[in-house]
Amino acid sequence: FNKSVIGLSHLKLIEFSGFLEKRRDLEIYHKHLFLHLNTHDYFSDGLNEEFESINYKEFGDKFPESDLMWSLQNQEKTSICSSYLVKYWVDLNYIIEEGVSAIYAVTNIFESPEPMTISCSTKVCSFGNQVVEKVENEHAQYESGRYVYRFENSPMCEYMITFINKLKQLPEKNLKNNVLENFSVLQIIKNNDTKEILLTLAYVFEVSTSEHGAQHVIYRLTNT
Ligand code: G9O
Repeated sequence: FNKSVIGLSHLKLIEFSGFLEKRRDLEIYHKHLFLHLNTHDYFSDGLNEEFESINYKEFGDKFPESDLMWSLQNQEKTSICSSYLVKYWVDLNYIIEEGVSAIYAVTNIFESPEPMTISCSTKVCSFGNQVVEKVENEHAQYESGRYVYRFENSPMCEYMITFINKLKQLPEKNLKNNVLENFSVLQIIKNNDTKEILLTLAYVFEVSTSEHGAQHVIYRLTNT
């Protein structure tokens, strides 16, 4: 029974989270999750059939088209690449008290049956164009019969921190969602030795209501 369903057998996503760590001193700290996706929350037969498919054209204007097309063409040609769209409802319901330091960060965890070095490119896009890109490399760590890649507590860039702070200050949910209409994040994970694309993750956002907290829905991305 395979519970890790984002990705194919070559590489799977285990966790993606974006968070704010508030620290008053060494002893007292609090982690606020803007969003959190843990694939162990899902159950599947491993065939990736449980996610509804969505055509990339429905979201095509939100991402650099050449990147998405390249991933989807690879997906058609090879059996090692898969693409997903995740819509997040982000939780912006937090307060940063005076005298408290705030660290904004992202965690990505992947796993594979064979060891590799992988690269993870994260592109922040505005109106479908790349604004900033971060590329990180990670070697495989053997853990309980599989290889794990941990990109943990990776600090967010100034652009993202400013964006989140400005978004939070907007007075109404509708205004926040209007801004988020033109904001997206694209992650492309490659085998660093062969340069083959293994996984493409396209993220779009709305704000959640305070009662519901962070939520998400996952789709398989196709070009058919
Ligand atoms: C709209 C609010 C989103 C809150 C969390 C977003 C998490 C995903 C952002 C990842 C971008 C990190 C890229 C980066 O810092 N590059 O330098």
